[in-house]
Amino acid sequence: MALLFISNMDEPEAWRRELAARIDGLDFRLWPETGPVEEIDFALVWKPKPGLLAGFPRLKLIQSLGMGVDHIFEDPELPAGVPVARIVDPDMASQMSAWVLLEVLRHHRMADAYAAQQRDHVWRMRGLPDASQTTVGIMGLGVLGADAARKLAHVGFRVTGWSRSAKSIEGVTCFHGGLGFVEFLAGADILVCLLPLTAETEAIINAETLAVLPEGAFVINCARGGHLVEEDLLAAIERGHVAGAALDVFRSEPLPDDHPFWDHPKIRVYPHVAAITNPRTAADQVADNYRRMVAGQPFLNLVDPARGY
Ligand code: NDP
Ligand code: OXD
Repeated sequence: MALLFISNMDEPEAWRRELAARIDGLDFRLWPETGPVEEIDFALVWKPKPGLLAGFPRLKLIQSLGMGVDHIFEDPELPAGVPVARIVDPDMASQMSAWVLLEVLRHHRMADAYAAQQRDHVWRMRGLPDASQTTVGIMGLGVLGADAARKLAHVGFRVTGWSRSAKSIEGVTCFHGGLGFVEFLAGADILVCLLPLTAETEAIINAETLAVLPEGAFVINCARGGHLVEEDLLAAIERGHVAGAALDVFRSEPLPDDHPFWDHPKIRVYPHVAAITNPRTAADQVADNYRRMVAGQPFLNLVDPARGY
């Protein structure tokens, strides 16, 4: 019985240490040193190569190293019937909400304009924008979206959210489903994407949806690059309909060197760092799932393969 770690992003030694401290006698193997494939029961993965997991005939759980699982479901040869679990970590929700607040406030309080003024030694007050008259619309009201929504409401913004099923969150006006989508978009001065990437949400921020946003809206994408049609965002900024964007995720990561986002004066680029899995805070739930596997008990934080999240 062994756990196989597959990731070229996450720190294997930190995971080995944290898990060994929680699981007696753990047999931790690091891809590609798998040993006999039939000894691998548990795969702890970030972006496994398509077809790779199909090579382990005794797998009992595929555990994502992240909160998202699109990097697992995009494998056309994913072994059918093996459950998939994700990380659900309050520490990551705090990291994400802090990043969303940072980018909402940078835009709202005109931080870039004041930085330019400082460069030019210009003392000019631009007037104080009113948070209570500014609507931040959050697409996705799950673990991350709901946390960000509550914190933004606490700071004084008008906050709306959109999800698949109906929600009730104090201080947040909630919309859901296809019927609520246009009304939600039409009110969002600042649009934040915190959806999972699925067949339904792929390319959801496109020319049509951007056109529904109020004039001068700001776009924040910290979910997945696949949610955004990048050329449609560039066109909407070019037209002046969208004021700018803060982007943490991209269709191609790392962002190619010649990508127009790098030098765009109205786009801020981050290298997928809004929230990062921390082995210290996430190892408990992974160890718990490992013990559940050994004991034949139901797993924590399973996702629904039919929904894709
Ligand atoms: P959850 O699964 O907890 O929540 C997803 C939310 O999206 C739910 O509210 C769900 O609605 C809603 N949703 C899903 N599909 C649709 C749809 N078709 N229409 C409307 N609403 C929909 O996810 P998390 O909050 O934990 O994470 C969201 C994503 O953030 C992850 O999947 C990942 O891709 C990304 N992420 C990015 C990170 C970064 O550093 N940039 C870090 C961590 C995660 P309902 O509640 O009704 O099901
Ligand atoms: C995740 C991520 O899904 O970091 O956890 O993107």
